Formats: sequence, structure tokens, C-alpha cells
Amino acid sequence: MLKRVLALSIAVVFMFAVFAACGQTAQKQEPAPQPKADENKTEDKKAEAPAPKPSGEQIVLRLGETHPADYPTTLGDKEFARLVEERTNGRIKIEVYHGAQLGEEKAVIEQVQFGAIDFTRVSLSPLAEFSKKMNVLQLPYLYRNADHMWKVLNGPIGDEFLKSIEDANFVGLTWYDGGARNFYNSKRPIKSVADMKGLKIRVQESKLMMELVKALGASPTPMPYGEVYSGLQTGVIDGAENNWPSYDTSSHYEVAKYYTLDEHTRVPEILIASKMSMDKLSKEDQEIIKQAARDSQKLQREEWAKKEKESEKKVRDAGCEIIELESNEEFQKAVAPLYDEFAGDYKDLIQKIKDTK
Ligand code: BDP
Repeated sequence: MLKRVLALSIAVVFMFAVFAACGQTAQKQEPAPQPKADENKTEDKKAEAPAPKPSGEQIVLRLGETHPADYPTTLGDKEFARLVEERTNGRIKIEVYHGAQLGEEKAVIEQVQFGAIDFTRVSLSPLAEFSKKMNVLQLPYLYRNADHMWKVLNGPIGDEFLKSIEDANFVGLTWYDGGARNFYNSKRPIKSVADMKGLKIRVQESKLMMELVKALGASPTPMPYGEVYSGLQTGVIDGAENNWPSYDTSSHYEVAKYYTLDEHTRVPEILIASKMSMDKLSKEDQEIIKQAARDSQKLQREEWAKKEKESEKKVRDAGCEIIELESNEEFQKAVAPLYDEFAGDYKDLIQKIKDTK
């Protein structure tokens, strides 16, 4: 709650600063007002290498991230920030606010849209609500495996999608790994679609994810990530769905021990900038930022591969029941109608994705 109030007041103060600065023609941006540093944040600061001496006016930009400080996406964000700072000799500083300090994903995306927050790393699911075509890239069972997904994302199709969100006032910077998502719950092992019946499943704030859960016979409850643990604990929801690292680091495995490897979606993570913030920078600085984002993907994916294994081991050791399906065909069939519903206009594009080798 306190976090929310804090995030809201930062947003209000920041909006005021943005409006106040509107009449000015200068390119420079004043450092944004800072939230009170929490303990983690203080640790972060200590851990950072000393910043290179800035030459001239320093530009301070903010990046919002939902995950904890050592989560693979946060490490990717920090690598991005480090590269930008290094390549501009400290002239552009990007502060990474992890742990949803700036708010939950949907609220942060809204603020990025009107320039109150400069960058965020989010899941594609909530972003697709702002740019519907993005739903294509999170269709269930779209990619054959992780390699296939990376060929698509790092090729011309992925580039086109990054560009496509400019219409919604975002600049797509790069993709990060988010693995495959699986269902988990506190009631019973899910071994077939029939076992999903009647379960209350939390979903991201995404229409496609709601319909996916409905198609499997369960009842979807959209909810911000930060509220899921208590939702499971109090029985407001019976389950949710996520990849290994999120199942682990959110501690959901403690309160929902049945985890079924159905791999219904591979939802890419995406790093985006506010178009309003980018437009205030010179072309050269925009290029530095875009390149730094692309270059940060390597570290994020390495960290992801490590974390996936660690998290799997951790939740198995903790006694969670992991259900391996002989085949997920039954799940695939049940969710197939979503292709027409969410991507009916993009049949050729879907074929191109499927044909990507
Ligand atoms: C995680 C994503 C995060 C989402 C979260 C969720 O990394 O961005 O917020 O799932 O389910 O896998 O909301």
C-alpha cells in the first residue's frame, strides 16, 4: 500500500515537473525527484561501480522493473544502464527502480506512455493491451521451442514488432527471455484439461490471457503481480501461471505446490522507452540507447538460463509436485480458437513465424 502511495506521489510530482518544463526549449532534463531509498535500493547503490565523471549537463532517466534486484530481467536492465552510462561518459544516467518501486506493470506502462517514466521492462502480455498487434507474439504454443522464438524475435519480424509500438507512443528497444509459462495451483495436480475445471486462476492484465484460461475451463482473475501471493494465501484465487524463476522468486511455490509443465505460452519480455523521453534526446543519444539495449540482451539471456535451472531445483527440493505431461496436445487444441480471436488479421504473419527456421 505504502509503495503504491509513494509511486503515485512520485508520478504526480513528476507530472508537475514535466508540465512545468513544457515551456522550455532546452534539451536538458533535470534529475527526477527521487523516491525514498529503501534498504535494497541502498544496497544497490553501494554495489554499483563509481560512475564516470560526467562532462557537461547530466541527464537522469528512470527505468521501472517489477522484479527483485537479482532477477535476470533486472540484471539486464542494469547492464543496459551501465552501457549507456559508459558510452556517454556518464552524461546519461539511467536509474533502475526494481521491485515495482514505481508501481505495478500496467500503471508503469501508462506512465511511460506519457513520459512520466522514461523506460520499463515488462512482460508482453500487459503491453499488448496498448498495442493489440503484439498479441500475435504471445499466442499459445506459437513457438516450437526457445530457439525458434529467438530466431523470430531477433530477426526482421521481431524488429518490425519493436517498431510497431511507436504508434502507441513507445519505442521498442529489445527483447529479453521470459521462458515458458506453466499453470500452478494449491488444490490438485493438473494432469489434463479436465483438471482445470472451475479453478480460479490469476492472469496478467491481458484479454488474451483471460480468454486462454476460459478456453481451458477455468475461471480467470486479472490481478497485478504483487497481489498474487496474498491472493493464493487467502484463497481469493486457487492458482496462477508463470515461468520457473517467477514461481520461485515470488514465493508462490510456497502456497501453490502443484506445477504442471504445460508450457502454454512463451511470453517475451520487452524493454521499452517512452517516445516522449526519447524525442527530447539527440539522434546520437537515441542510437546509443538503442544499441546499448540490444547489447544488454546477451547478459540477460545468460542470467536467465542460469536462473531457470536454479529455480527449478529450488522448488523441486522444496517438495513441490511437478507434473510432466506426456503430451500437451489436448491443451493446444483447447486454446486454438484464440488464434482467430486475437490474430485473425495476421494469418500470413503467423505463417511466416511458423516457417522461421
Ligand atoms: C513474469 C514477468 C513479469 C510479469 C509477471 C506476471 O517477468 O513482467 O509481471 O510474470 O505474471 O514472468 O505479472
